[in-house]
Amino acid sequence: MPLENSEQHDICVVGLGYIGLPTALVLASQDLKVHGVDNNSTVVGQLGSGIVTISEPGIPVLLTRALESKSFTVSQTPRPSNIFIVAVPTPLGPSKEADLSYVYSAVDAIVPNLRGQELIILESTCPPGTASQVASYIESARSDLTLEPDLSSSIYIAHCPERVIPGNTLQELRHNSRIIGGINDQSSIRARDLYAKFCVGDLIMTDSTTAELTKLAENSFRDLNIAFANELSDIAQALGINVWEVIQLANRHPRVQILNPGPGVGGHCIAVDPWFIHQSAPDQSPMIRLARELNDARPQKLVGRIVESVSPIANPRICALGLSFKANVDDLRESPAVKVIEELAKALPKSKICVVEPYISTLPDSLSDLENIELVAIPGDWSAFEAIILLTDHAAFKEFEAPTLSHRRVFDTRGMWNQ
Ligand code: SAJ
Repeated sequence: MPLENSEQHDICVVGLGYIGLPTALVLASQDLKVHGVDNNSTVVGQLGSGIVTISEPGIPVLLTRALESKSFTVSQTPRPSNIFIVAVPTPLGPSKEADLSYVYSAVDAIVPNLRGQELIILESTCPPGTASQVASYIESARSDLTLEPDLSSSIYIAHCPERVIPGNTLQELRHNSRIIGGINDQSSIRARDLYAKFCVGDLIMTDSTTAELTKLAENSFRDLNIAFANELSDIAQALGINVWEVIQLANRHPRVQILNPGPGVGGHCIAVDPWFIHQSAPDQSPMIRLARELNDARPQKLVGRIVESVSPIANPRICALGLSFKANVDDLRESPAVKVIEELAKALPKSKICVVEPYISTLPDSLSDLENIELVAIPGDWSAFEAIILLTDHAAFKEFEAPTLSHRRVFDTRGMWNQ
């Protein structure tokens, strides 16, 4: 059923991180009354005072406008609303299974606010079947509500996975197509009508389990492709040829699109989501598991190569460029660069490792405890180092000319200079 009058509808977004906050603010910019919820009191306090808590272009302006127009409020608890959007983390548990505790905490906080006719949208990435399980959970918690549609006590539930890339979130929120997976058709239609308010991309309706697996398949596709690129890199090295040239040439074929090799796969999406597929169908997903294991082993493999290369030098000085998990962001989550530097510092305890990361001002805990690591500005004198490792292809590093580095041990893991 379409929303008839947007002004009369409130939305409550639970989880104000990299996805929830931009989504809440984009909805607020559409004249919808949006309430944002986060369990972190600091985040709530800062957002309420107009202080942006994530690093994402365009968000400061949207937050200021939303607070001024009173279309956005924020607190630590959900309020009765017509639509609830859950955008909380779903991290990897110790046995590589999805930790859904944040999702169920959010649902527990929402349930007392339900009166019937509400739509609950799960945007968090989840193993297949989660939306159905959440639906059953709500039904058993509230016997006065029903999942059967078109009654005054009906609750509608859909999984609508986020697909945005950090750094370009607002543009992608508005333009990317969306998969809308309702637990029934009525849930899909209601969710579609909400996204139609701000998203000009295609809004494609399906069932919730298909939507869940589709989201996971997207990130697994990338993980497998990167594992293939990494393997090609090892093959090219063994053959003494340039992997970047091989990939560029192969990608001239109209139906080939090989991704780039690198020091490993980081972030909270691609390094995590394939495990959610494996958890739901372990016997059917050996390839997905292998790709994950290969990409996870990548940092250690690189460390082995670097240690071997500098072995003739006593106490080599090393410069490592980049800590974040990908270019031009400040995000260190699951960063392979952090793992490489940590393992290298442990493997070469007498070596000095200078780390250059323009996006941060202090080292993460796992590195600050190691005495031979120092965070430094971009060095003026490369001759001070026996080895240079490029780990993140930040634009700021592009200006260094490959020839000026060619006389050294240069490990260009991103192909920034070697292409
Ligand atoms: N990487 C490579 N080689 C490549 C591309 C990436 O080694 O050719 C590495 C990156 O350096 C990084 C990691 O993979 O360490 C992941 O980076 P990414 O840019 O591929 O992806 P994320 O994790 O920032 O965002 C992904 C996106 N998914 C897809 O592109 C299919 C994004 O659209 C999703 O919204 C996001 O996951 C998510 O939240 O699931």
